[in-house]
Amino acid sequence: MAFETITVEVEDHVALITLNRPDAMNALNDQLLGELVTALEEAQGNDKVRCIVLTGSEKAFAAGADIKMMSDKSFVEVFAGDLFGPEADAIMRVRKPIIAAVSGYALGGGCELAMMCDFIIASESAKFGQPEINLGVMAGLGGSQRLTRFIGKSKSMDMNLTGRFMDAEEAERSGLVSRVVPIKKLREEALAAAGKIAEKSMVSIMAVKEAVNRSYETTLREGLLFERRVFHSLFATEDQKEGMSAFMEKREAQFRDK
Ligand code: CO8
Repeated sequence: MAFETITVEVEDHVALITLNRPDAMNALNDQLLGELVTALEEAQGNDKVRCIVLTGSEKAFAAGADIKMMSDKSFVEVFAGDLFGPEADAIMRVRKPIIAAVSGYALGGGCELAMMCDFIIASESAKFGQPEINLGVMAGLGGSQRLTRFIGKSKSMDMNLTGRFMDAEEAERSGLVSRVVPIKKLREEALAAAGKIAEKSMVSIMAVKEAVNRSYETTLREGLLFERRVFHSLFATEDQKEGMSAFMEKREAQFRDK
């Protein structure tokens, strides 16, 4: 499908989705989010894709939801129309891993979109923030919920109440991002991480994603039981036999997603 606000490249089992609204710092509007959901659903359904990288430009991953699009909307329009709700739910339904590769601004809905991904690799220039309070509103796609679980109450309150930006070094220290890399290496590093993931069994990949995400949704006791049962269930796969045999035979495993 032809897209206008994103680009999609598939190579070596990785789909690279690039947000592409350069005139608006990749602000999220209906068209961009609609195209993003379509591209993610296509990647989910494409057997050649085993991992997804979502990125923006050097200047901006995304500077938030499109303020110009939202400014005149009424309460009824955003509430009854469930502004951005279906798109957020669709992104969370993707079962293949999504790595956010963030350079420049990841603000408001942009920071929230990065947090919907499975992990974030940031360039040294990345700036994260929930500045919605400056617009007379507040975070609406996870900035008060996911961010709080990721970096803790004190820092989350600070970000959400003051609207200040967090640089890459602080974001890594706070646990928001998994690693920080030089700006020129961001794509390469994110694609390399995705390539590493793509080598594993898709059954294990999806099980890991479900189990880690479950840890945010449930008690520790329930989460540990879920993890143990999923671990047990992986012994029903051929890939478990292959992975363990390959270790003992001192060779690379050849997973077949079975
Ligand atoms: N929406 C629309 N346009 C934007 C946005 C945005 N979020 N961000 C930047 N732009 C546009 C600017 O208007 C400008 O366009 P133009 O030249 O036509 O005026 C262009 O991008 C370049 O921006 P600047 O000239 O401002 O560039 P600077 O380098 O000076 O500043 C900043 C860059 C710091 C990123 C600045 O543009 C900025 O502060 N942007 C707004 C950041 C923000 O407030 N984001 C939060 C938006 S609200 C939100 O995300 C809510 C999400 C939750 C939705 C919940 C639904 C349930």
